[in-house]
Amino acid sequence: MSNAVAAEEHRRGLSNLKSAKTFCQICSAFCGLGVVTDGKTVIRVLPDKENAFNWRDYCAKAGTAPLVRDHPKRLRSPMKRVGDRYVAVSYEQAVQEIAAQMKDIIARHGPDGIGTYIGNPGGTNVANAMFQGGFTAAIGTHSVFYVGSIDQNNWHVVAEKMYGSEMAGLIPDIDHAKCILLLGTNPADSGMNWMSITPQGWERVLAAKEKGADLIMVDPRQTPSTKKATTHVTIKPGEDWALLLGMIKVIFDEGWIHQQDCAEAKGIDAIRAIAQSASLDELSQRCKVDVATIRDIARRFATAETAFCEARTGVALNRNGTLGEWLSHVLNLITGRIDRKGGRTYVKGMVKNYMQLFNKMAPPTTRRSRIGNYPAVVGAYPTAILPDEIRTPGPGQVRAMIINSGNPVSGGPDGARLDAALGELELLVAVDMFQRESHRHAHWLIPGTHFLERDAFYGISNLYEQPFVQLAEATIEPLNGVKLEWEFFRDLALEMNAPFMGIKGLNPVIRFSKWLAGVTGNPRLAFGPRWIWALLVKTQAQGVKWKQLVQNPGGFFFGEKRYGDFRPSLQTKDGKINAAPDEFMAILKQRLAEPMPATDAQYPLQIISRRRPSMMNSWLVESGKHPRNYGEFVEINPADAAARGLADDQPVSVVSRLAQVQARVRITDDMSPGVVGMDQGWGSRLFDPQGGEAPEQVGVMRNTLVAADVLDELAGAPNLNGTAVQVSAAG
Ligand SMILES: Nc1nc2c(c(=O)[nH]1)N[C@H]1C(S)=C(S)[C@@H](COP(=O)(O)OP(=O)(O)OC[C@H]3O[C@@H](n4cnc5c(=O)[nH]c(N)nc54)[C@H](O)[C@@H]3O)O[C@H]1N2
Ligand SMILES: Nc1nc2c(c(=O)[nH]1)N[C@H]1C(S)=C(S)[C@@H](COP(=O)(O)OP(=O)(O)OC[C@H]3O[C@@H](n4cnc5c(=O)[nH]c(N)nc54)[C@H](O)[C@@H]3O)O[C@H]1N2
Ligand code: SF4
Ligand SMILES: [Mo]
Repeated sequence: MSNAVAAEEHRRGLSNLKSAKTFCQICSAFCGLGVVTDGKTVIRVLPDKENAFNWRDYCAKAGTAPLVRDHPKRLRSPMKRVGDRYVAVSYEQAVQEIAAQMKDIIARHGPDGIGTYIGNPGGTNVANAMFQGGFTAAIGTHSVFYVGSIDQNNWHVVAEKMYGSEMAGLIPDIDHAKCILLLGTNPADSGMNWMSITPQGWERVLAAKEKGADLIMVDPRQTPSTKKATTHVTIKPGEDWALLLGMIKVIFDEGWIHQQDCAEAKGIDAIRAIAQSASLDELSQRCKVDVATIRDIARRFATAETAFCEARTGVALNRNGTLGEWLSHVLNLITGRIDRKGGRTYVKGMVKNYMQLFNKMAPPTTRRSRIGNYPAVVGAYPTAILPDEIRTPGPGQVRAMIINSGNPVSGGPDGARLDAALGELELLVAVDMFQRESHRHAHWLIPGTHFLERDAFYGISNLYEQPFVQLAEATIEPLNGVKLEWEFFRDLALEMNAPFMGIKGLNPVIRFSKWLAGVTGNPRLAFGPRWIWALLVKTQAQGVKWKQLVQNPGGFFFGEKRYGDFRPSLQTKDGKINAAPDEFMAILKQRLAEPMPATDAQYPLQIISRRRPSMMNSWLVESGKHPRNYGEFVEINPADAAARGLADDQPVSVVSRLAQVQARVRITDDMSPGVVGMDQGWGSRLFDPQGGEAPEQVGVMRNTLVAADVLDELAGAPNLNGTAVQVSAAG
């Protein structure tokens, strides 16, 4: 039954089915959805073809929503650990006891004794992230960690240093590009939504190519995406910076630069000088891309009428992630691709100047971590140092953690070490729909909500390709009446008498609003995210009215796509783009001075990873709908397999200097010599604290191979791609 039919039948009293609009929040393609429910369970979800921004990316992951929402292992109430099992307790009891324990820890260790980690779903569940932030501000802790330090800090660091705001987003203008250079991305499986939201991005890239655009993809392996490229350039994992610097060098040497944009930016001379002094041969040896190819793609990129370059997580997830991201921006800048048609454009979004507003709300800090002296990025420290922050005594030692919609034991480096450290905490609170690997030692399990169960707003950001806003309402009640994550953080701050959001005088207002909501039976009267969204729209929005949002739950465009808004919005002190931030130049000089890479005799292969369409990092494994064997094999080139005497499907050990995992071999030409691959996100156990069934495990947790001690100095990201390993027959 279609949505329209369900709605009509419901209206005429013919069926108990209701339909409503929302948008999918599994990944940031934010596909519009129509949801049919009977009020208790989700009957089906469908793409909302009336959603003006996006529905065409709709995929199998959204189709799991009915299953996941009602999954038997989903947490249905707060649970407290008693001995080696969990018992269900009331929400009020959980809040009271956790608050009391936290106050005690703060009395002994100070506010930094309480740490928080928020994972990838916090990026789409903005109410959750915002209220967790309100809680950390309330108690005044700086022990804040988040998934971005694994996958996207390089992007924020580059945005801040070059453009003056950690949220300066430049969106690819796919349809008008004549040359598209993509590094470290497999959009055929993952979509094109990393730090920019371009609906149907990959289909549009292919359409542009069909019309004659040049598509260059840089990836150490073949993927479904690289197979569609005009040119696939294989690269040594972790060394994109060398390729990009080589291209920049060629462009300066040949004089293919955009004079005006170079004249207007700061630091061009420094970039030119370092590029010109670098040896193209050496750069070529570092990245294992031959000189002729570097010259060829530099020429194609620089001389194309329009072009953009985008580096994504393949470039980010290693110690050179910031260098790679930075040089991809420099390449765009010197060839005149920033904020121009067919390049990387800037979308102002709903507020007048989002970069400025963001800087006001979350001013960049100069704080550095106690362990390792890493900078805080977007207010958070690298997840990789969390085990040491837990284990190292002294002021600031983390004694309690809240892990909110995340699974860092699976997603981050050296999961075994993090797991052990989490087991030493006085207090571990997991806020999640399910109990997974990272929540194994939790003292408390606080149920999280499914995205269908909550209101959602995604209009603040300037990361949408076109000015679009949508305020969606919950399409179904939370399962078993569980509270929304933001309510938990609000109530915890109230219970601890800590000023929510760090605003003195707010708590009494919140208490009064809750009382009022109770006596009137109108939950909207209680202080919640809608208050803040409404305030934001009413005080900051241009061209969007709150009423309009409420009346159009399917969302709407409020402006045209434009060019030329970026430079006037820059937040650097001198209002110019800074092409050569000092911190980046210093690291680049260090890298150029390092000895040429030699193959590690003991661990001669480098391991990278791959996503699969049916999974979202480590979640959705619970849907059970995955092709057989995903997450269980290691892909290897025929020559590397032959040299080790390995046959297809043979059990093998994959060994790094840190750990080893067992897998089965899949021999394939997709892999380049010297590079092996394993799927990411698998192997994390799914527990059943309510039903008591044995934990389920599908596939291998490949990140246990990755040490947490080699990090990007600027962004704190670990070497999740590129770790040195050996593969040998098991046993
Ligand atoms: N189905 C599905 N979709 C997803 C997700 C999911 O888990 N499942 N996750 C979502 C999330 S959170 C994100 S951040 C995005 C990520 O989306 P993408 O950034 O597109 O990430 P991947 O699909 O992992 O593709 C990364 C590519 O980089 C290559 N690579 C590895 N190392 C290097 C290197 O050193 N240099 C270069 N040039 N390439 C390298 C890998 O071989 C791989 O093909 O996807 C989102 N979409
Ligand atoms: N080797 C390698 N490692 C990688 C990557 C890679 O490409 N290669 N990719 C990295 C990337 S890009 C990312 S983003 C990280 C992901 O790392 P994390 O974000 O730490 O982990 P996820 O696996 O996404 O786990 C998300 C958790 O949130 C829960 N959840 C989902 N929705 C909600 C909700 O609405 N509310 C609540 N309360 N809980 C919810 C899920 O049940 C799940 O337990 O992994 C990184 N790790
Ligand atoms: S998971 Fe699929 S349906 Fe959901 S937003 Fe992403 S692409 Fe769209
Ligand atoms: Mo991610």
